[in-house]
Amino acid sequence: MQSFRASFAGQGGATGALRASGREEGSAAPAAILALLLTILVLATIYIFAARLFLPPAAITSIGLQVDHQYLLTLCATGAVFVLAQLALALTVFRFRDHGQPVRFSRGNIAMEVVWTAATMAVFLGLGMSGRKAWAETRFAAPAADVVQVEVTENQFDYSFRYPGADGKFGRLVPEMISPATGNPLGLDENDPGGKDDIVTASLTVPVNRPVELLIRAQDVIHNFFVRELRLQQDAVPGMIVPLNFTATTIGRYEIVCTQLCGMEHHRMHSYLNVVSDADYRVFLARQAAPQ
Ligand SMILES: [Cu+2]
Repeated sequence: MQSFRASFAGQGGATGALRASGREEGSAAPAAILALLLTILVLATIYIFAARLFLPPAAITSIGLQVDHQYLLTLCATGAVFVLAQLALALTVFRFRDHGQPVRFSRGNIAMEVVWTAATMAVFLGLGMSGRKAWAETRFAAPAADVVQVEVTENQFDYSFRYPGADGKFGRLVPEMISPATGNPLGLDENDPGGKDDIVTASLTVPVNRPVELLIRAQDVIHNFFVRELRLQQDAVPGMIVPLNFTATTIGRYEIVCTQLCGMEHHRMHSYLNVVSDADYRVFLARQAAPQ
């Protein structure tokens, strides 16, 4: 080891001597170009975010606004680190460019490593803690008394939405009775009186300003329920019923998409969420119930 170090130092010394003699001078151009490119990258990135070029559609729930706030916090924290790190890199590349000086070996800096690892940990834990409430509210909140429950069933490559009907109870499902060809895609048990008034639709209609609880299921593979305006994205997993809570505050029509690559026709798997007034919701339920 000792002799290796000696020979390494000797080599460095020899190179230094060689360079000092002027026969192998470095050039400032590559370092200057790289530093310039890094600076342009930083400025272009700041412009894209500051000019708000790729804004998502407005959130339609109070939790959506919390999610946006959380996203902004994360963006500010990680954006500041990105800008500082890239500018420091540009400065370092330029300042320590090769201009014929002898090479100096660095063994690193333990104190700095401890500081930036601890700082990264604090930022990640802090962001996780501040986002926890909004996330937990959509998953673990106890359903409100006037909650509208809708069961969401996903399969290749459709969404089905089931309302419990006038009795407020979902009828039993029997996998053996699943038969899309005969109009029973969910396998509703015809012998269960609780299921007689169940309503099954291809798009989701909910009343505005009322708490909604979705019960998300999958019949075959893993799918997903994603509505940008709700800021909610939840996998549908076979064998599980995953509750998802929201209260939409803006009437409108919003697209529901599956964000899990669930098969060859995944690209056409989508539906719509209709947020309607209370009166329109009653009309919707009455119309759906009429033919049954
Ligand atoms: Cu899917």
